[in-house]
Amino acid sequence: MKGVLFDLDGVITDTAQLHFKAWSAVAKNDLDISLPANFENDLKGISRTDSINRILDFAGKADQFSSAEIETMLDKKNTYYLKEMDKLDNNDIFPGITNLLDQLKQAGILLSIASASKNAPAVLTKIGLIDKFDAIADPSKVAHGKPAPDIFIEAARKINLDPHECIGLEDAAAGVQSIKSANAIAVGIGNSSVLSKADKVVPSTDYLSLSLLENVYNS
Ligand code: B16
Ligand code: MG
Repeated sequence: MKGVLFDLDGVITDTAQLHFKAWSAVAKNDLDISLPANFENDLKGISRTDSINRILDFAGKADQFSSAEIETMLDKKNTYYLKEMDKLDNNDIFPGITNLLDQLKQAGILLSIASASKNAPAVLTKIGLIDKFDAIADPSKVAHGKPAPDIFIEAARKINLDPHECIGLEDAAAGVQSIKSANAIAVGIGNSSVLSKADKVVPSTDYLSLSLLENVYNS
């Protein structure tokens, strides 16, 4: 194992609830609907554009808006999100993550971010982890979002590794699919029935360690 490729939302910190708050505001103000609470899960790990398409489908309004109107909704969503995101600090880092990053760094393993979020650098800055990573893949530079492999391939490329030399960490089924399609080893964090395609699933981030990742990689 020469590198670890990290998803952000759901692996390093919980921004899903902030994304969902922002989408709920757009849904209420612009579409006059309420998003049910379980919709938060449907939006995890997928891009901003894919998210609005799912919401428009749910609202039964898929063909009612021009691309300029959709763009305006996306901008509003991001403005709401940034306002919420500004409240994050290092208390919002998931348990065990800072320790894991330090263990990996000490072992000479390269660390790269494979998040669908264009706001990943800003989030990492807010929680004080930006300097711990060797690279951040830019989701606007890849053709296809998760579950396509592109963002994990790009995250590995940015640390000059082939994906098969890396472990990918994900909390979403679409993300696990993305890691496997990129030909890296997948460790899922969360529910093993949802993440059944992962090579190993742990219930939460505090189970992660250098030795666990090395064991999974070498098994
Ligand atoms: P942005 P991840 C994903 O992050 C979120 O889970 C998803 O809800 C969001 O729509 C996506 O980033 C895009 O985020 O609007 O900030 O560009 O799980 O891939 O780290
Ligand atoms: Mg995620």
